[in-house]
Amino acid sequence: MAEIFPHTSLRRSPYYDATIAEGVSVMHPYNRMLMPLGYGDREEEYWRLIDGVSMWDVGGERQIQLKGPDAARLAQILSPRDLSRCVEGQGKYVALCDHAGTIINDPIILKIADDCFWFSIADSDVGLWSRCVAAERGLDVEVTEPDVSPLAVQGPMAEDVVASIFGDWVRELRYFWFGDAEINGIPLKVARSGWSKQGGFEIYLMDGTRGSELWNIVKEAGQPWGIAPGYPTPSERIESGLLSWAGDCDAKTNPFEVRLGRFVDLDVPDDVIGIAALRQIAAEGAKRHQLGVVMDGEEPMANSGHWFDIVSDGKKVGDLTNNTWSYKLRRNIGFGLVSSDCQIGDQVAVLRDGESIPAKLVQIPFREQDR
Ligand code: THG
Repeated sequence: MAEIFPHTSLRRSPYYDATIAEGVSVMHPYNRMLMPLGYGDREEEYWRLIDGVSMWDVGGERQIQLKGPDAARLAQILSPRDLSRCVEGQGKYVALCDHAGTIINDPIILKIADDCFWFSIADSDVGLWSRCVAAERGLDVEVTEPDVSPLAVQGPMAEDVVASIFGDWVRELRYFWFGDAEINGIPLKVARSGWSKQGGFEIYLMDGTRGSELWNIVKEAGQPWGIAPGYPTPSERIESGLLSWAGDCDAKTNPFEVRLGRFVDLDVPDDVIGIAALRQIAAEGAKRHQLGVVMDGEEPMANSGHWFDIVSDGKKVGDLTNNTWSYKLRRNIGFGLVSSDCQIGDQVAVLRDGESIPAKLVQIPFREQDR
């Protein structure tokens, strides 16, 4: 294999040294920063997330900060979800769309202050987009990528671990809400959030020179609960139905197609980007929808990183987007972005490398009885 030249597209997260010391075995770039994708034993890492607690370097979930007198206006113009009642210390999940109503990112938006918002982004350039829109709309707001890097603590034991570090106030946090914290003088925010449905927190590190220190504090505190390193776990994420924007959407996907219609408020002001298109799509009905796909076969398939056709009666009806081995169902499962004519219970086939794999369409989240 050729040498990979270090590049600004392969930035190191503040937790890089710590994850190397832990023996990280796979990484991929996310927002031009390396993000761990495993430490060698996928199944053990999955069950630790389901039954215990796991800590993840998700520093690649970069923050785009909007700050200034027009920060709230810009945040709303970018978001087809009503932010008018969002208060300081609250976060909201938003599908950012372009003018055609196509999803271009699905950040968690954190309201830091009346004149300051963070967009905790998926893997696309919301910084450039926001700067452009701010300038084109003549807004008084500065867009930056501050030195902020989330560390996720996920799993049913996460609350005990995080409370043991910061105190019982974290137990009272509502979903996506956050508060300021500090440990050994390290500036942090602690939020109840994270890219799993097993419960947990994200600790937003606000000083990138202190990543190893924070990592070790959390690791130490988690010992009684058996904490160990992990990563956003595809098996759990897909079973639970969480979207991965880059992997599950194409250049035409709108929020209604991928179960994000509940986060679109059609009555936001007319100057919100994409809202006119979204109103039209809502009125006409989406042409595709996202359903679960359970494939026949008892053997985990290698993860290919690209999509496969889903066919019914020899005709293409959609795409299998992300797929994974499900430890819960003991089947290969994935998200199907399929024609709205397809329904739960339909028998279909997935075309993979010239092979036709029988599969069925099921509800999301996946249930063990649907295997
Ligand atoms: N945490 C932080 N930043 C992030 C992510 C994260 N940025 C990138 C990526 N993840 C953004 N995508 C998502 C997708 C889904 C959820 C969170 C971030 C999520 N969704 C729940 C659901 O769909 O059921 C809850 C939504 C709700 O009820 O509001 O949690 O993980 N910092």
